[in-house]
Formats: sequence, structure tokens, C-alpha cells
Amino acid sequence: MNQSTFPAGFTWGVATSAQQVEGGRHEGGRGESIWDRFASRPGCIADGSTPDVTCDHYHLWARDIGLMRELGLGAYRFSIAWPRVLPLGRGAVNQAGLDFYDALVDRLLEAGLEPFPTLYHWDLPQPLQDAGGWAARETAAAFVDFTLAVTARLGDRVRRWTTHNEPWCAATLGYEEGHHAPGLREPATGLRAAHHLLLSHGWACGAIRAQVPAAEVGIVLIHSPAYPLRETPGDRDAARWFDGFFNRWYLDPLFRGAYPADAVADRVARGHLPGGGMTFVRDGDLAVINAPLDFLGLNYYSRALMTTGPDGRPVAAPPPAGAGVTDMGWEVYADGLRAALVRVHREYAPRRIYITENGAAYDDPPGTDGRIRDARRIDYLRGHLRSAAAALDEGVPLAGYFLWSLLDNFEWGYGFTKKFGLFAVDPVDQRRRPKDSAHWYAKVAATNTVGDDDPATSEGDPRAFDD
Ligand code: IFM
Repeated sequence: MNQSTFPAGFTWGVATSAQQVEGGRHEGGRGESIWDRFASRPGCIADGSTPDVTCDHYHLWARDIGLMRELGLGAYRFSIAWPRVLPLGRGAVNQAGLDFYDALVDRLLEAGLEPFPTLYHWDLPQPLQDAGGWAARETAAAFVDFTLAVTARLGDRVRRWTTHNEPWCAATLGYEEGHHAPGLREPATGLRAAHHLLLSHGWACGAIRAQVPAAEVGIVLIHSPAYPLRETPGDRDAARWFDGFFNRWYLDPLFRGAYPADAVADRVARGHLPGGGMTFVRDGDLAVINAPLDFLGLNYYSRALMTTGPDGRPVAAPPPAGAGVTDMGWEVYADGLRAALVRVHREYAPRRIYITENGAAYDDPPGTDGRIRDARRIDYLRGHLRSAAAALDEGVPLAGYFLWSLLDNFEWGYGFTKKFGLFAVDPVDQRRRPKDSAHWYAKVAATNTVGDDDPATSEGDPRAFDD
């Protein structure tokens, strides 16, 4: 049998984010986030849903930790809702909001799970958006206040801190393309937002280290390696363009202290930088952003296959005929994970890398026996884990893997229509039902190996995951 083995001590985890699973919208003094506001606008969320309740993790967190424990995991990557901690974004700290995370962290540690928090997973307090959001430099200063409020409370127990999740999505989908909150379609504003997200990361790194000297600090980037559809100069340039726009716009300032010149020129050519340059970058900003990192989190879902449109501009090509595609429309391309890890390791050399998200949306309803046979998710995970193991063989300092996600949850603009979870969640009674992939992942975590075996069955303890 063909087996991939992971080293002893490799971290197995799951990831969620506050806005996607917590609910508790009006509880414990929580303020309004940009996603609460965005979701209340007709037409912004595909199924008309809101994140008011989602998976009710705000109340069911202890049971959810129980599920992670049964999965045999070593870590939980969650995010901290800024509007729960600082309901107005700045100013008075809401102790009840911190109490929630305090208890969560304590219970995780009791259960033998490492708390692996992300400070910002897109839920900006609405009052800060009203003052300009990430396009305003002041928001980066407010992020430091938030960071300090959280680290003051949790820093005695949390060792690894992530500042941001996928700043490309926050800036580009939120401020440039309008698919995410706050729903703006202003490229120039998106680029300002991206810079202030990065600046806030750099400032927060310093704040965390000052307050928690033993802390390890990192950031999470989404990464899609770009491939030309055809070996033509146009398609190769389209791949270069995408890589600059999506990957290097963040990697270069973080690891090299400079924005990528070719990608800046692309933006100037499109008229996205009024004034002809990055006028919002001040002296010293790039040195702040270039602060040394203890680890880098990479999120990988698919590659980008690039070609040129009729107007000669770069466009994404549809997945090749015969390729597997998830319910997001994303090509299943497992080798892209190995390629991403190896590339980032060779070109940017982070000290350590975690795969902080990887997973697939598939909607598999329960059979008549109640069992959820999500064989496609298992195939996806198996392929990607083998790819991660190949990257380890190529010398990548990969320390852990967080599967997205523990639960089917609020998938942003898609509402509840896209299901990434190891557990289905009943929207009425909130019952969590394990899918076959939950049993399969538990085996991987227990054995540190991924083989070619058939999709896991519910064999073993039939009471497993009973809630
Ligand atoms: O659900 C999201 C998550 O919030 C960020 N990374 C991608 C996931 C799937 O789209």
C-alpha cells in the first residue's frame, strides 16, 4: 500500500472563524460587524441568511471541543470577534466578550488542544467601517488596541498568535470587488486597505511580542500557484500577473520589505493607483511589515489556471475537462499544495509553515440510514495530505495541518449553501452529525499516516461523536 507518513509531533487541527460559527449576535455585549451589516442588505447573501446564529458555537463551544477531542486533534484554530471584545472598535473593552474566549481557551487546554487564535478573520466593527474601515490608517492603530486587549487576557495561556486571515480576501473581495463586506467596488480603496491590513499586522507583531515575550507570531495568507493555460507568452504573463496580484502582493512586503514592482506597475497601468504610485505608504511602513515572523500560515484550496481574454487581459481559465471541481467551482488540484509549499519555502524561507486551511465544499445529504457518505471530501483530503507529505520530503518545514472546517457553517456571501464541514449542522436543533470524513480524519490524526484505503466507514465505536 502507498502510504504517506507525517512526523511525530505534527499538529493536526481544524479551523473555524468567529463570524462563521459563533452566532450570539446580540449576546454578551457584542457590537455590530461589517458582516452583520452586509448580510442585512438584500441580495448580498445567496440564500438570504444572516450570521446571527450560524452554528451557535457561542453556546455550544464546549460540545464542539468535545468533538475535536474525539477526533483526537492537537489544536483548534479559531478567531476572536473584534466586535465582541471592543463593540465600538476602540475604547471600552467588553469584559464579557473576553470571558467567552477565556473559557474557550481554558477548556481547550484541559482537553489537550492547543488554542491557535487568529485576531482578524474579517469581522471589522461597523463603527470603524463608518470611519473609513481598512482604507483608513487609523484602523490599523485600532487593531493594535484590540490586539493588546486580547493578549492581556489570553497571553498567559496562548503561545501562537496569528494576526490576520487572508488579507487578500479582506481587501480585494471586500473593498475592490464587492463580494464581501463592506461591499465596495473601488480598486484604489482596496489597495489602501491591503496596505493598512499589512501595516496593522506589523504593528500587532510588535505589540504581541512586547506583551507576551514567549509568543510565536504569524500571519495567514491564501495562496494559489498560478499556471499558464498554454505555453504562450500571453498566458505566461497572465500567470505572472495573477501571482503578483494574489500571492506576491503580500509575500513580498512581509518577507522582503517591498511591494513587487511588476505588480505595482500592473496596477498603475490599470489606473488603480491615483497619483501613479503607492502614495499611502509612509516612510518606515515596509520595515514594520517586514518584521520577522515565527511562522507562516498558508491556506490552499486550488490553483489558478490563467489565460488571456479577448481584450488581451489576464483571465482565469475554466478547470480542464475531466478535472474534479468542488461545489465552489474550484478545481481539485492536489499537487498545487505541494507546489505552493515548496515555492514559498524556497523563495521566502519562513521559519515554519502551517497549512492553516484546506478542505472542500460538497453537499452530501444523509442516506436513509442517517450516514453521510462524503467520499469526495475524503478523496480531496487524501490527495492534498499526500501532497503536503511530498512537500515535507522536499524539505519544507511544515509543522501542522488545519482542516477547513469542523462544521458546515456560514460561507460568507454563499450563506449556508456551501458545506465544508466534517460535521453537518442541523439548522433547527443545531445537532452535529459526523460525516464519514470525520471518522477518516480521526484515523489520520491517530496514525500520522494517509494511505490509499477506501473511504472510512463508521466502524469502530458506534457512539463516536454522539452529541
Ligand atoms: O470559509 C472560508 C474561510 O473563512 C477563509 N478561507 C476560505 C474558506 C472557504 O471559502
